[in-house]
Amino acid sequence: MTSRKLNVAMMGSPRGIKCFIITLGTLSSLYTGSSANVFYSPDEKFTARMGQLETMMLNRLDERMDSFERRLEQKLGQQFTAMQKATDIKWLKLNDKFTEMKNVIAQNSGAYFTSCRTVPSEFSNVFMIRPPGINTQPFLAYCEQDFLGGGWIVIHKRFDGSLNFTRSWVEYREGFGDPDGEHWMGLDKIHKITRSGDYELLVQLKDFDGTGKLALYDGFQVDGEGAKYKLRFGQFVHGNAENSLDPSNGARFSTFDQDNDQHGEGSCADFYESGWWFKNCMNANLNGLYQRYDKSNKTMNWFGFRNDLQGLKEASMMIREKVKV
Ligand SMILES: [Ca+2]
Repeated sequence: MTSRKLNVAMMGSPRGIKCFIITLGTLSSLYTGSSANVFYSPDEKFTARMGQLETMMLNRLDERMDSFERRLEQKLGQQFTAMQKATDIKWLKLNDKFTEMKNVIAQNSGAYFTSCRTVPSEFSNVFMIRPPGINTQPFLAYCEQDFLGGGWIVIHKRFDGSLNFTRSWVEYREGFGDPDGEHWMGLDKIHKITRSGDYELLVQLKDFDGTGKLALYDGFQVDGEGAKYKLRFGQFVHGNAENSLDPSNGARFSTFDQDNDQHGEGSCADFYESGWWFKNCMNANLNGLYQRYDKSNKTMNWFGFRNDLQGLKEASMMIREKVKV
């Protein structure tokens, strides 16, 4: 290893050659030097000095080669990581583009999926769907594939506060936002989807410290507008976010311009600047204000998350038809 390095350094490295020349320059002074109390002939002295010199040179060259190798490895490592990142980004962009193209083709050809369960992709994304209960045109929905086996139709999603959720009755009925970003699917669609089958509901939450929690319900159903989009579900199945939706079971939907709650003194929706299934008033309000703290608990919150009503960073509600076994 050492001799290889010496050859490389002397033949290919300007630094190695320079070192070699400088060291030869000092050779004569080494040759004329003397060691105390030991007699050496001039030839022996020369040989001894040459030996020392060779050892010194080899050590120096070793150090330089090691340093050079370390720098080279570091540089190559950085370049490799950068290339890897660039490749990952390109791959993600290509994947997004591919999905977008598929959706455009699907839209133009009238093709659609009957649910997010039948979407042939393991990646979460927007797809054209028309569940059995929907008698209108297929529509774009976000299919979530990352939780409990995937196949979830996202009906509500918030993660950065870019969308205002203080909305009117009509807006909550029709839906608002972009399925690919923050959005509310709309009570009318949610009603039509859930009336025709047995659906479960998954609530996914994350706080500002990055802690994520889930809550799973079965028998999720939203009644029609005549029943003020009353929420009904069977039972809280499990989840570390705890069952904070329980007080909303059987509640009608309310907005600031439609008070359908059971709170005699004023409107919960108006007070909390939200649209939600309020009774008197609630233990969870995922359409509240997007902020971390509020002294009146007007935030997007879920009591069971941490036994308080402080604001959460992310929340989404997703539904999936149960498979009959
Ligand atoms: Ca009221």
